Amino acid sequence: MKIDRIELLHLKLRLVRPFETSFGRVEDKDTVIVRAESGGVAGYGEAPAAAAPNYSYETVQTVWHVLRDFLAPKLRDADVRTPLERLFASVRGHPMAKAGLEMAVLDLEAQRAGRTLSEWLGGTRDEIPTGISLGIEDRVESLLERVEEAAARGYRRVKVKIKPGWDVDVVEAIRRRWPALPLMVDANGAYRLADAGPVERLDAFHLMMIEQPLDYQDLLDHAELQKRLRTPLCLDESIRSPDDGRRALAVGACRIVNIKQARVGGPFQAKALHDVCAARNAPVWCGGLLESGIGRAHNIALASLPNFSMPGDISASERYFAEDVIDPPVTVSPAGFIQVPTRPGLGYTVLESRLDKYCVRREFIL
Ligand code: OSB
Ligand code: MG
Repeated sequence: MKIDRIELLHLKLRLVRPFETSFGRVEDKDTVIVRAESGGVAGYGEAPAAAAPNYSYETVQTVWHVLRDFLAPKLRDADVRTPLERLFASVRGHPMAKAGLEMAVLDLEAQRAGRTLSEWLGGTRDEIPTGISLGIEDRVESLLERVEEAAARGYRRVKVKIKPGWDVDVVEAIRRRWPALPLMVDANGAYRLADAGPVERLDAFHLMMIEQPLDYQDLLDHAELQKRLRTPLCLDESIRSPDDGRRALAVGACRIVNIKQARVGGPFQAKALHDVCAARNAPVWCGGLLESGIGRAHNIALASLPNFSMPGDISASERYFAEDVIDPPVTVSPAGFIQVPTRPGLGYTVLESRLDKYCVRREFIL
């Protein structure tokens, strides 16, 4: 397939409420949409980097630079087909930039073949169980209100962000009111093994898992911590590739893996990581980065693969934004499921007028 044009759009989407993690608070979701055209058809991908290099070293600016100056030029005059991993091999790192472009090409390919993204990736589910990720609040009472609301909307598990000083007491308060709620926590790397006492105390609350308690690049300290806990550890930031997944499971650093296509370099790397985990009997679930509807649609397709057996962080559009950029918006059924769309490609209509409305910068890079 020949790619005729590639355009980047920097969107700034106001969140319905600020989202706070152990590394800080955001009020807007900054993200980069990749729009690729071939034969008059448009495909869309998303590189959900943030404005600041907190969760990852990538930012809107680095994504723009790497896509424009290094990745997009590789598609010029080429017969393009996914996976793009080999084509991108000379560029180290920058998985979000790679993922955004691979998603856009994948959307084009699937549309051309008249298949859904889910079918194209080998998905087997027609609906996916879903959860919600709740940020740090100023008061425990506010968080309890958010949990109440999430349970009422049908979400099949609740994840709460933790950090030193916002951990054991918070989980205890939730457990007191909801003894059986499927519950987990995510520390985004905020603890060190030497001060992981609070994390060890969380073992008493029958959590589904504890996500990324220790450093974002670590495997060995997680393996040591896992030995002390009954609760499974789940890794997010530490797993940047299928090989990282293999190594993490081999050393016992976790028992569950959070898969984000943006973190591992695209949908096909994500699928390969899914396969590595499946072969080792480690369940996976689909994480999120507060994506717009475009990245969310790609996540829904990924989460339809068979080993995505646990509810992910793919929530309804309304949980993030007053208006999404796709139609229909993503909705969650009262039982806590999202239907996998049945139309070819992304399966949702991208609303160009909404892209225009929330776009703060756009540029043709091919
Ligand atoms: O660690 O999973 C994370 C959001 C931004 C950065 C990192 C993370 C998150 C979330 C929210 O937990 C996931 C979502 O609802 O999109
Ligand atoms: Mg996480």
